[in-house]
Amino acid sequence: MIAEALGGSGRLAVLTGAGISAESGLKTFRDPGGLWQQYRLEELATPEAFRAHPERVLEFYNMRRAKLSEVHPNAGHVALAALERRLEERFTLITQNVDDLHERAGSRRLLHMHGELKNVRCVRCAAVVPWTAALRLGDRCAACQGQLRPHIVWFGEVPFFLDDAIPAALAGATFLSIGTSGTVYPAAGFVAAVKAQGGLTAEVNLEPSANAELFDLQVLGKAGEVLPTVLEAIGGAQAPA
Ligand code: BJW
Ligand code: ZN
Repeated sequence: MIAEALGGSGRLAVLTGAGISAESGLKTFRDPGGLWQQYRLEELATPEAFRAHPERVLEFYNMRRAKLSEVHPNAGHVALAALERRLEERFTLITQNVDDLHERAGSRRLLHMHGELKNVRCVRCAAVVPWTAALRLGDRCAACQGQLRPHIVWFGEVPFFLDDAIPAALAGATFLSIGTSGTVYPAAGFVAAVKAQGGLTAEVNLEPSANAELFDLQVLGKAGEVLPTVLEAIGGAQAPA
């Protein structure tokens, strides 16, 4: 059983993807009806797209930022925050998601490796600024007057925390992947990195991911339905720190 396997006194690194927010009402990218079926990703999620059609790209992210005010964390987000409170420094949550549902559920040991919708960044000095309204062409950095852009990691850009916090979280840890298709690198490579160090790996997903064969354990189901039970059991099976 996954709880006994993931229990113990070691550290746990969790990777989440769009699937964990699906039950909150946010579209995933690659599922039927997902964002990349509705929009062409190369016209929206690349630096080249932003240079060629900045207004179109800003509009896409403005729509997604506005949608955040209509959704709420689900039982999966809440269960992860509860497990963090139990494991404290033995727990790290790495999310590919750009929504803010993990933090609204109470997660704090959280790394947004693909950025955050509720921040924007200066293209000139890289200052990161909280932003809840629509972002327009001509909205400029207070420090240097550079154009502001979404604080999002587009294809071809380097994700955040790869130099330090993510390798530290994965080193010697047990790894749990939740609601990600395993198709976007480098996140899709984390499971192999953990396995190469002898760590145990598990996934919770609606369907087996692209790298399903690298997981020692698999639980197929909706994150919001599966995680409360599974994570409660993992927390209970953990030895005290
Ligand atoms: C449920 C559920 C429910 C549904 N419960 N589950 C080989 C190695 C390295 C890089 C590459 C490589 N080959 C190609 C690359 C480049 C590229 C890449 O990976 N391309 C692939 C498409 C092949 N990667 C990059 O460009 C990255 N940067 C990079 O590599 O820099 C170079 C470098 C790296 C390291 C060191 C030095 C240099 C950047 C990637 C940026 C990704 N950006 C996006 C868009 C963000 C903006 C936005 O939000 O609009 O991030 S793409 C999109 O995909 C988004 C997501 O975070 C990411 C992952 O998607 P996710 O979360 O997995 O969602 P889905 O929809 O794919 O899957 C949902 C899953 O949930 C499914 O499995 C469902 O079954 C499941 N599900 N409901 C549980 N209720
Ligand atoms: Zn600036």
